[in-house]
Amino acid sequence: MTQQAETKSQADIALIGLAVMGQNLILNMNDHGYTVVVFNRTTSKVDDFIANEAKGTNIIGAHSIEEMVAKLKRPRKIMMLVKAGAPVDELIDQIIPHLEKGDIIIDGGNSFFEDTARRVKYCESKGFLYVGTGVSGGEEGARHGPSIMPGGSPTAWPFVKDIFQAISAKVDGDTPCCEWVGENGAGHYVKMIHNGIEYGDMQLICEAYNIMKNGLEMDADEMHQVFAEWNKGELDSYLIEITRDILAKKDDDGLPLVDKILDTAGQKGTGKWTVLSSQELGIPITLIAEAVYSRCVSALKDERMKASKKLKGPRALIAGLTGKSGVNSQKNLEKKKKFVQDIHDALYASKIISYAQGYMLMRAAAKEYDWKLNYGGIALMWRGGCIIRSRFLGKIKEAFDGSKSFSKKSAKHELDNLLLDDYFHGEIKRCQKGWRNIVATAAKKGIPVPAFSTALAFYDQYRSAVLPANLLQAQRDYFGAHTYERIDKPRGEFFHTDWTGHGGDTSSSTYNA
Ligand code: 2AM
Repeated sequence: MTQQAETKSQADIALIGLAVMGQNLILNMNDHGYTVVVFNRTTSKVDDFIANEAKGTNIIGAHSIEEMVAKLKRPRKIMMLVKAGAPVDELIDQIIPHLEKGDIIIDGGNSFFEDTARRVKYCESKGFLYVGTGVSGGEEGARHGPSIMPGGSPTAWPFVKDIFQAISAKVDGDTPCCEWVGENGAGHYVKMIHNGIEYGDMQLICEAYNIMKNGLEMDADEMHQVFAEWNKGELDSYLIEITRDILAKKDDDGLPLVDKILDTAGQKGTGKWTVLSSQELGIPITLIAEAVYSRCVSALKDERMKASKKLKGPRALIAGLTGKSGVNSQKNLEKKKKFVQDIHDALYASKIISYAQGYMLMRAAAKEYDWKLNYGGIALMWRGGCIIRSRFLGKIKEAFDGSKSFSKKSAKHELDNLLLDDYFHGEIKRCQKGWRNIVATAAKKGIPVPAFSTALAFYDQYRSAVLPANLLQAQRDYFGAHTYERIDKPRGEFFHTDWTGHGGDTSSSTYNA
């Protein structure tokens, strides 16, 4: 190689897209000794970045894709961090003419997993490798260590492994929160589930807050203390920690800022995608669904304002628990403390249900899309760096790794459901009384707890050997001749009854045949 060629092809990786995530990932890569060449559609942003944030680093600016590609070592690694959707496809087509066989295109944005699967196929058909990777942790994570969930062309992994693991978050000293997830869209699918679970976790915290605020009339300072306490126990997590800090934040006038924020939630779609996927695969992911719908209800602010004047319900205040009633106040405070513990237990038990449902969905997706997902490894990836990071995920990893698995016969035994793991079903058992008390009290007091209650309903359904679906099948057979199976006959034998005496013997499956 000539001296000139050597200086030209000096960069380890290229990154396209200088929005906030892109910039922070680039700086993170630079910190770890990688040379990054950067490009952005609006090229003035390249100059701004090089002159400011990247000043004094080894980061190289490029003003065209051609110039960027020419600076890369082979096989070339080009990572895109641009808006999900059509821009990714456009960019792929702009990059490809400059590549050679074996070069690797990486999408680190929030792409839909089916788009990623399609792009893997497309790039591989042209002789290139493609990686679709989830990156979670927001701005801070991208800068100092995100959780990275890569999937796509398996042969690309050895080439990107070192750089991804170097820049990722670390737990237990030096274990990276980044492992190969699986083929085609697996990385983006797991990131989607992460986001769905994030929706659930946030909703659960909001329900706990709502009961404390409206049922117990606690102010932001008092709730700040509760969340600070919770963060020291099994709920220890990033989301509880930021909730603690949010509740302590004062506006310019010294009053809690949280009380001044309009109660209408936005969403970008990954929660919805999770629910859509659950519908397609027939998996009850009820808690995340309630979390998505709760954001939808919150967005109906004007309607809710009108409805609040007409639709009556009980008073939310839970009498005798506010500690403000004067009489027996010491006793009330004790009762209130116990009630707050029940809220904690409701949140914790519901959270276990939510993760159990999330894992059920991943298991169904793995079967459908032919992925070999490493469930313990996924929990490890989420342990640090990302928004749902928590102590709790360490326990999930243990459960799936078999160290505390339901069946101790073999470490290789696959845990069917998180709820069947010894540790988790023990925790649910311990929290159950408080959980039921909160759901029942909230129902009586008219305080909405959709996630707490759907979690409990799911728990009670899942542990039922018999559900009322016998009646449902009778109804279906009655009006649509859809047939039913019998408890006194082998599975797979179908029966039809002429329920009214007017119908025929023909079942709907006969019509369909
Ligand atoms: P821009 O700065 O030129 O707008 C987040 O929006 C990032 O995605 C930005 O870096 C933005 O570039 C980039 N982006 C959006 N649409 C794009 C497209 N069609 N092609 C390339 N980059 C795009």
